[in-house]
Amino acid sequence: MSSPVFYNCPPSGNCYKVRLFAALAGIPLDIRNVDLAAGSHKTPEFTALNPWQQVPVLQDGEIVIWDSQAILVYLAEKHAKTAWWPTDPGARAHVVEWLSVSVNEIQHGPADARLVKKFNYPLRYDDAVTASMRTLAIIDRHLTHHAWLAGNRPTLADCAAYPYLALAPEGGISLDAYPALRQWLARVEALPGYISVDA
Ligand SMILES: N[C@@H](CCC(=O)N[C@@H](CS)C(=O)NCC(=O)O)C(=O)O
Repeated sequence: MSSPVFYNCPPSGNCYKVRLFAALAGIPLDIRNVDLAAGSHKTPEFTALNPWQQVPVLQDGEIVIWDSQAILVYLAEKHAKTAWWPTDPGARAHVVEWLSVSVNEIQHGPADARLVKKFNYPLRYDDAVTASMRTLAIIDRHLTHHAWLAGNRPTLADCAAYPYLALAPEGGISLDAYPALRQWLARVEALPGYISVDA
């Protein structure tokens, strides 16, 4: 059986969420890089895969999935990685809380700040910094009492949240004031199979 095709862009934190989980969980992907600078995500062919004209996209035979959170869930379900995507209703809901945080509070904080600083996106940097301060403080407080974001082991929650938190300094957001968060980053980086965004 051939590996699913993963339409990727190397510096994208959303793509990195999926590459990271696949590496940690030992799931093979056929990675194809999409040249966003050249507008390859705006071609009719790519738009047919993802009407939002964004990476990542996963194509597994007839199944096409856009959105990094949806791809994480699909891969975990398909490969029965229940430790990463628990079946208990409460435990699963706690993972989903963090999938939501990763596309809302983390996206509109550190991820947006990085878009401005690294890629010159026309977003309001001050708003992204203000949002980052609140988001990082809340996550740091949570991680003061928890080793992992949801439950007592790494899950999809950690894979979804890690990339844009780890990459926050690229957006000019220092993590110095958040020791529990930095310890959690180190715990993720010590997991077997861990890959960096540049891998
Ligand atoms: N909610 C989506 C967001 C995807 C997204 O924002 N992708 C960016 C790269 S990180 C993109 O393709 N941007 C191209 C563009 O905006 O033109 C996900 O989590 O996958």
